[in-house]
Formats: sequence, structure tokens, C-alpha cells
Amino acid sequence: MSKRKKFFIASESDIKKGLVSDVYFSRISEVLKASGVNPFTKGEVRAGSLPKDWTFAVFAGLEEVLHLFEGFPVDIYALEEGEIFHSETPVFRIEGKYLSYAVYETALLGFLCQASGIATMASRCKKAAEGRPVYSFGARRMHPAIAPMIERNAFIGGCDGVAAIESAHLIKEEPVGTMSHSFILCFQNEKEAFKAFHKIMPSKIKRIALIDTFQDEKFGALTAAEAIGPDLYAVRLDTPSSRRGNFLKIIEEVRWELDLRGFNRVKIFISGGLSEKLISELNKHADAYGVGTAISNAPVVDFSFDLVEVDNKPFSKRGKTSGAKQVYRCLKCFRDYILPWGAKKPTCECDSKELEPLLKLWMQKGKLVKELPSPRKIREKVLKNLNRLEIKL
Ligand code: PCP
Repeated sequence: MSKRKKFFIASESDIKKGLVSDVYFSRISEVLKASGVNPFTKGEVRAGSLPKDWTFAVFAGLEEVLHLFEGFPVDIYALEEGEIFHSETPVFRIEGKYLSYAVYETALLGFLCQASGIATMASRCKKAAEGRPVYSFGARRMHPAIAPMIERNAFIGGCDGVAAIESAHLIKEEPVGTMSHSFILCFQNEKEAFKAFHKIMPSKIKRIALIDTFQDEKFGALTAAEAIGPDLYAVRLDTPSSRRGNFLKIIEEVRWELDLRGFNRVKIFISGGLSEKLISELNKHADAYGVGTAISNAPVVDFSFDLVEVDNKPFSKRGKTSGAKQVYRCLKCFRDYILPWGAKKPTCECDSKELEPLLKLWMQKGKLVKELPSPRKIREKVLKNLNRLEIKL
């Protein structure tokens, strides 16, 4: 058992050693071992339903799961990360002697449930923003130990960038940031703060001025324009809820006052309390968004793990369909067909024969057999698929 911890987190080796496991798994493993029972099994992950009124979700977390099982005598089939799935879609299957992976079910589901929830919420915010940039600003809302995981999945889900340095490092992207209220409060003078930022920050850092600290946003915007001039890239409104009133009207005014004085190129960046619905309401005048809580505290996808074959016989508990499965997606109409593994590829009701098998072999006997795509590649896949999907707001 690990020594007294300063931070209450499990280390990579704790997870790899199977210590992040609900105790009943090690107890039943003990009983199975003592009874000489260790069948060859196939276990499947799927979600019986999706959170809220979500009609689709984005599959994420697979890369960590593959690292968890590296070196184990198991084979793994799964959707590609970034793949769109629906309730009841089998998204992952592990094959091997049950005791070779039994105590890892907790970690396996933990990796997939939270990552897929975050990636899906990021994709919904990105869809609602209708092409405008959406940045992940939510590391501060969660335990810092998981900030890189949160923001990696926010990025692959569609966010255009992430704020925390270690998260950006993980995905090999530049961190994104503006300026904080505390910065301006330290100067006790907005104009001086803006000028100092402009004077000292390297030119590659976009000049995004926070304009709601002391005064009405439209005057804050003009102060920023005066202080930074043509290099002003955007103004950020993080207006406290007590002052928001008709927020779209405030943003419209800022837009008017900037345009009136020739600052048409200056963009308007919004943050604070955002989620899909508010984003869609502010698109008329907003150019970019910083989303924190809504993405980092996204509902998890309630995946469950179930054995579907024991000793190569289809065998599952009540309420779960037995046997290994394949999911065929019609590339023309995006309809899915869930069929027994090995069944003939179907023809779609839309008569298209272009159906893609979604469950791919990623690991054989604990060895990766397929290259892991970069976060940017996975993000491109999500954005491509998002164009085909509707979200109810
Ligand atoms: C917050 C900070 C976060 C934003 C809002 C996320 O502003 O900028 O990135 O908010 P959300 O979780 O509601 O989506 P402040 O708390 O005012 O912090 P700061 O002064 O540092 O911008």
C-alpha cells in the first residue's frame, strides 16, 4: 500500500498494479483462483443510455486503456477515439482469461466513462459555436492531477485549445490564455495593465484584454483599444452574473463602439458560466468562447462492462445481449448495424453498400498492433463527424 500521500491521487504504478480496483474484484479473483476457475472470456463495454438528452457521444479514453493492458495476455477491439456512438453501441471488447484482467474493470471503466463525457461535452459546445473557436478553461474546476486528461479530451472533442501548461504539453499544442482579473487589480488601473501586457508579452501572444473588471464593458473595450491600439486582437468579457442582464445586448454595444472607432478587426471573446445553449444565443456577436465547468465537469458516460462470451460460448447476464459483436456504420446515411462478430457485412436500408466496421483490433496478446493517432488527428475526425450531427439545445 502506498506511503502517506501529499496529493490524494493514484500514481501510474498504483493503477498499473490494479490498486485502483473495487475490492470485490480481488475477492472474487481469489475465489476463482482457489476453485481453479479461469475461463477464456470476452467482455464488452457499452452504455445503456446517454446523459441528459444527448443523442450521440464521442468515444474517448482508449489510449490510456491500451497502456493499462500493455503486456497483459489479452486482445482488445474498440472504436477509434473520436468515433461517434449511441446508446447500446458496443464500443470496446477485451478477450482473454478472466483472471488476467478481472481487477482492472474499475480503471478500465473510469478511463472511458469520464473521457467520453468530457469529449462529448466539448463537441457539443463546439457544435453550438458554429465554427467559432472554443477554448478549454476548466482545469481550475477539477483536481489538478487529472487536468491533462480533462483538457486532452476537451481538445480531441473539438476545443481549439487548452489553458493549462501541462495539458498543452501533453497534446503538443501551445497553451491558450488571456489575462486575469487579479492581474488588473494588481495594477489598480486597467489602462496601465493593458499597456504593460502589450509592452512585455512576446508578440506571438495574442493581445486579448479582459474588460469587465472595473467599468462597463464598452468603456473597458475602448480603454483596451486606446492602450494597445492596432495590435489589440480581442477583448474578453467575463462579466459577473450579477451584472449580466441582457448579455447579448452588452456584447452588441461593445461591437458597435469598437466598429464605430475603426476597431472592426477586434474580436469579442466570452467566458464564464458558458455551455451549449448560452453559446448558441451569443453567436450573433461573439467570436470565441472560453468554457470551464461545463466541459471539465461534464456528465460521465455511464458505460458498463459485461461478459458476453465464456469459454467461446455466447453467455451474458439478463438484460445484456450475448456474443461478441461488430458495428457497421453506413458511410452514406450514418446508420449503424450491430451484428454478431463474423456476420456478413450488411447492405444499408439506403441501399448503400459502403459500410465501415467500427470495432478495430488494437492489441494482441498485450502488444499494440495499430498506431495510436495524435490528439489533433482524433480532433479532426470528431469535427468531420460533427458536421453530420444535430444537437438539441
Ligand atoms: C473564469 C476564468 C475561467 C472561466 C471564468 C471559466 O473567470 O477565466 O477560465 O468559467 P466557467 O467555469 O464558468 O466556464 P474568473 O474566475 O473571473 O477568473 P480570471 O479572473 O482568472 O479570469
